[in-house]
Amino acid sequence: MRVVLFSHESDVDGIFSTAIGLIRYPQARTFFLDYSKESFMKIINQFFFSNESQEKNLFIVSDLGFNDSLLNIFKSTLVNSNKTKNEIIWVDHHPWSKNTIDEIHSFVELILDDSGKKCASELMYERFLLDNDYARHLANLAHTTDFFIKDQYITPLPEIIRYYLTFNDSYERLAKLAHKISKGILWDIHLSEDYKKYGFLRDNDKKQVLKELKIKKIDDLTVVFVRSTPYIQTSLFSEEIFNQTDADLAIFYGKNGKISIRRNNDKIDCNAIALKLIDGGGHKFAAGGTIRSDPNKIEDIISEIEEMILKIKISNN
Ligand SMILES: [Mn+2]
Repeated sequence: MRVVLFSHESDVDGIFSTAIGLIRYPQARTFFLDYSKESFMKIINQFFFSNESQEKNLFIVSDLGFNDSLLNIFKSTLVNSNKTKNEIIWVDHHPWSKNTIDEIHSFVELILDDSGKKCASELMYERFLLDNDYARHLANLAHTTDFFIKDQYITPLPEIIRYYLTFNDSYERLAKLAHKISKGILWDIHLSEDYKKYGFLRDNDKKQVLKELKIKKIDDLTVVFVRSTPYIQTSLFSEEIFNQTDADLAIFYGKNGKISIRRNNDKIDCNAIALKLIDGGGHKFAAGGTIRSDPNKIEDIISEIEEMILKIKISNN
């Protein structure tokens, strides 16, 4: 059987989902994706070309929400694919629209959880490796990271993932890392060496970024705008930012218009803002997407986000 694993590229939950998939299917091909249309098309292309192979295909998608704007093309690909030969299992903890679920559930086994209490790695463990202690532990570590609970120690993998994403061969690096984790290696001499190199780059960037913080009061929220760089791991850095500024919400903006949202309390849901962005996605604690403003004009970014937050606040009241 040919197995293909698609997962979220940018965090521990995505990489651990893949690692759990690899414990069950060590032969699997891995893909690491983001929320963009191009990423989503990679999934569709794999389904499409699978018709050419003689073998049975199992596709597992994990930790990725559904891009509703591509529902029709997705569905037409599934309608034309050989149902007995191609099996698709989609495991996710992001919010899904009822319409999408209704349209695809007869083609795809959906393992969805929108309780906001489970990460994708836990769903992968429950679906594929229930009773496997090792997979349970990985799922548990992913939960700790995803929900920002500090109940156990985890090696600096979130930052290692961030570092690997800065390379041209990031997917090979992430695949190698996922294979390592699937074999029980959460830290070794190579990771340690990489972490040291990364530390210098990160600390340099942090110093610069802290000088450029912008703080804005929007409705009842204190919002801090933070320039993001490839070496800054948003979730970890947001804790430092919250400690320093006492803000309720942090908006990280990058050169390409990509925005990451983190919160310090439950005054607002990060994914409520993300839904108003281009290709937005995520959950209450952490979300992201792309802005429409010129990414080089911080004042424009602030106004765009301000408008979104005010709209959310009005519709909530
Ligand atoms: Mn996740």
